[in-house]
Order: sequence, then structure tokens, then C-alpha cells
Amino acid sequence: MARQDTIKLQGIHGSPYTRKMLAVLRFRRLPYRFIVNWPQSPDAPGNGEGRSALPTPKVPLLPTVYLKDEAGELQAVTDTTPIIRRLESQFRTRSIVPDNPVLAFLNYVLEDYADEWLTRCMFHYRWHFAADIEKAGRVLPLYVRVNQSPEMLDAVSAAFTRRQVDRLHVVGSNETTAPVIEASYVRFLKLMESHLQAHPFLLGGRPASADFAMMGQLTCLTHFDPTPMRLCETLAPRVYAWVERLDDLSGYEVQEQGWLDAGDALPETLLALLGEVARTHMPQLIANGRAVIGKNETFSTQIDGCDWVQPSFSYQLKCLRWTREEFQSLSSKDQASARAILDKTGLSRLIDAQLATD
Ligand SMILES: N[C@@H](CCC(=O)N[C@@H](CS)C(=O)NCC(=O)O)C(=O)O
Repeated sequence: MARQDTIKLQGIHGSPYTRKMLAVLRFRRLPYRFIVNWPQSPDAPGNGEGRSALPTPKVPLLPTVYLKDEAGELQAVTDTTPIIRRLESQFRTRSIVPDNPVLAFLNYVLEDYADEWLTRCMFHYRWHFAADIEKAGRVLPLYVRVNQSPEMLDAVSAAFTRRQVDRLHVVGSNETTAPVIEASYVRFLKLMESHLQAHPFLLGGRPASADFAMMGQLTCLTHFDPTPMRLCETLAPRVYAWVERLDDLSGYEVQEQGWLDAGDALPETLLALLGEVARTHMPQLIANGRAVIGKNETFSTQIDGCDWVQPSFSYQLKCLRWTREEFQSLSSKDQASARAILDKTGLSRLIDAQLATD
């Protein structure tokens, strides 16, 4: 792709992954055009040539990013983590993946935690309590078409709210898991607040893709949905400010050497965040992986000493395998350094736990 090519991206403001991707493009100073639309809806007003002129993604997800393949053909691609790596291989300046392979691996683990665990907090809080449901149901449909009639808004809000509340169980939010999810969000806020007392970003003086992944989910949790927003305002004012700062870092000048030193001296606050990944995300990733391989439609496990039960989800087995591939791609020296950190933070089963029972 030539430097001047403008990257088209379709999504909506209320979508955490759309916000992650937009913030990445702004920080990386890559020219983009934001097409506000929802995959299932007809073209929204103001979309120029309209979606019919664009290719269709294999799976309709937000965001959908339109990039040229090697033959120069426009492709519709989804899934922010590999899209971010693809852009890394095309553009070198203002990279958001650390040069140090051990730090890059930790970044991958934290990005997956944000995309796959914090998103549970996001979806749970948005569609569990009445005040949050009421706001999201009424406001989110307006992002695509602000001037719809009150009658249309009533109908769209009701249908959209029903659809989302009915999907709560799919992401693992139910009566058994609700207290686990809520306790994990509060712990995450406090851990992040402590980290931000000494560091502007997760991995030092410049933002990594994991920062943008967390920020994306937090745009909903800390800046839109009233219940988790109140918790953030009370418990974690730095996190509140950090999310807004990350949204547009186009003017933030980075030092090439701005990353943390990946040696023995990783900050305790970062290790504590990795410990939180071990406490919540890791056990369910492993239990889910075993269930998908065993063709079980649901799985149950213990998270933080409490029961956890939810439908199994084949995409998250892929996520676990990708994390393991990232580890395997490290040199043996880097694997030893990464393993020392995984051992120290309780995360070694992320790499070692057996998945298939054979
Ligand atoms: N792993 C994907 C997740 C994207 C995703 O799940 N997006 C949500 C919206 S935030 C979506 O499109 N859901 C489908 C739907 O609601 O129909 C990524 O990183 O982009």
C-alpha cells in the first residue's frame, strides 16, 4: 500500500473494537476515512458511494477495515489484532509493538486479555443493569442515524435491546458469573490506577497495541455506561483521564527508546496486571479450549475461587493457540526470559496446560 492510500474503516462509536482501531490509526498517523455504519443496517446517511461499492467481509464485524492485498485489490478484513500486525509490517514509524520480543509477547497477552476478557465486563455492564440498558438501547441506534423519527427510534431501540440482552449469556454473563465479572472489573481499575501513577502507558513511555485494546473496551466502561463509569470516577480517576488521552495521540511524540526495559526490572504494577490475567482470563481460556476440542457446548470452571459456567466459544480457542504460537516464535533465550515472567505472575499454564485429553 502506498503511503498516501487512505484506509477506509466501517464501524460505530459505541463499538469498543472500532474505538481501538481508530485510536491506533490516529496515533500511527495513518490517513483514514471513518464510515459510520452497522453491518446489518442499510447504508447510513452520508456514506458517499455507499457500502455496495465496498467488498463484503467473510464475517460481518465491527470494525471492518478495507485494505489492498498484494495484487492491489481492495479486501474487507476484520479482527483488530491481526490487522494491527499487518499495518506494522507495512509502516515502521510510530510502531505499537515493542522491538524487544519478550515485551512484544507480554503485549500480546495483555491485548488478548483486553479484547477477550475486558469485553465481557463491557458487555455485562452494558446489558445487565436497568440504567445501562436504558441508555445503550436508546443512544446506540442514534449513532448510525441521528435524525430517525421518535417512532422509529422506539422500535429500533426495543429490537436492538432485546437482541443484545438475549446475547448476554453467549459472552458468559449470567447469574453465576456476574459477581466474578464485576469483582474483576473493580480489581482491574485499581491495578491500572496504580500502574498509571508511575507510567503513562502499560509498557513505558509509548503506547502499545495492548493500551489501545484496553482503551477501546474502556471507552464504553468508563465513558458511556453509567454503572461502570461511576466506579471508575470513584476508584480510578487516572484511568478515566488515560482513556480520553489515548483516543487521540496523534500529537504525542515518541522516543524510539521509550519502551520499558524487558529485563528483571519490570514494574511490580505491570506484573500485578499480568497476575490479574492469570486470575481470570487464563482459567476460562483453558477450560473453554478443552470444551471446544471435546465438542462440549458449555464449560464450567472455577475463577478466583468462584463457579464459572458459559457456552464454549471456538474463536477463543484460536486466541489461546495464537498466544501459544507467539510464545513458540520466540528464540529459546527469549522463551526462558518470558517463562520467568509467566512463572512469577502465575501465567505459565497459558502456555503449558494440556488442552486435548488424548
Ligand atoms: N476480535 C474482533 C472482535 C470484533 C467484534 O466482536 N465486534 C463487535 C462489535 S464491538 C461485533 O461486530 N459484533 C457483531 C454484532 O454485534 O453483530 C476484533 O478484534 O475486531
